[in-house]
Amino acid sequence: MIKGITTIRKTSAKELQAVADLFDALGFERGKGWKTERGRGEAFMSPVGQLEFVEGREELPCDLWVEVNDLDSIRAILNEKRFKVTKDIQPTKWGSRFLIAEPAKGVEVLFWQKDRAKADAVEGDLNAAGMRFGIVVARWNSFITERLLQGSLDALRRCGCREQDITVVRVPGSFEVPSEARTLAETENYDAIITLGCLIRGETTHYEHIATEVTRGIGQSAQETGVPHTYGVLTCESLEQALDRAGLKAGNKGFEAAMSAIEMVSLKRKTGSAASKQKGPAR
Ligand code: RBF
Repeated sequence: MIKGITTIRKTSAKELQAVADLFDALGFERGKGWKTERGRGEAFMSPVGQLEFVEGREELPCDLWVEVNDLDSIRAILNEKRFKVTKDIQPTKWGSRFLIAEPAKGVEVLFWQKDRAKADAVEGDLNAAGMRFGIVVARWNSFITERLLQGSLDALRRCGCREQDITVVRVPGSFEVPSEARTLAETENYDAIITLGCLIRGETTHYEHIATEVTRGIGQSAQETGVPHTYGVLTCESLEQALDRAGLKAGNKGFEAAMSAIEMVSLKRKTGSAASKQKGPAR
């Protein structure tokens, strides 16, 4: 059975460091690296991989291609971290845009993004630079909720949020999440609130009542304060199910709640009133 695709590039030690710096800066997930007396390898993962062979007259300006969903943010990071860009953002003949970065001499990486179907809707972006977030996390079932928290922090960091713009608050259990979420939202110091908790049916009497109350309270706080709140409270049948939803990366609901929070802040800035746009990030 096929498990994954690895493309291997031979580099010098200096080039390896430069490429690793670039990929770290862009938020790539690290894979399993290795080191022996014969050499060193650094691995970088991506959610999707593909191996493509091309024939014909199409020109291929690079042999390492990374598809992204926000090319402009990649350009901004390259600029900020002073990586060399040898070809700036330009259109392809096949409905996409690309740029080429050269982190070390002769080592080029092409980043590309598919053109969206002509804007049929306004959507938020996933650039969290300058946004401030409050995360409310329940201690009950901390074995699970701490994983959700790690997922949220991971998502915020990858999207460019600074450490000092994230406040984590712990509360005893999920029941206390809504009131603390509202307390944070009312300070007006946060662009969005991320709520994390874990209710397990097997261990919680009146499970439905608590789950309903927590959900209602978080929704109400969002509506009444006007600050986007996202929902990362797991309501599970069993510990096993909770573990599945608190897995690493893609399967982590804390990660997803944080990504949704970033998107909602961006969306609110695009679709909100002129006054709320002018306000910009909370300080
Ligand atoms: N809090 C959770 O976040 N998840 C739970 O599964 C959970 N189960 C509970 C079961 C019982 C019987 C009780 C009394 C509380 C439970 N809590 C749970 C804690 C609850 O959210 C709250 O923190 C406490 O009830 C204190 O108000």
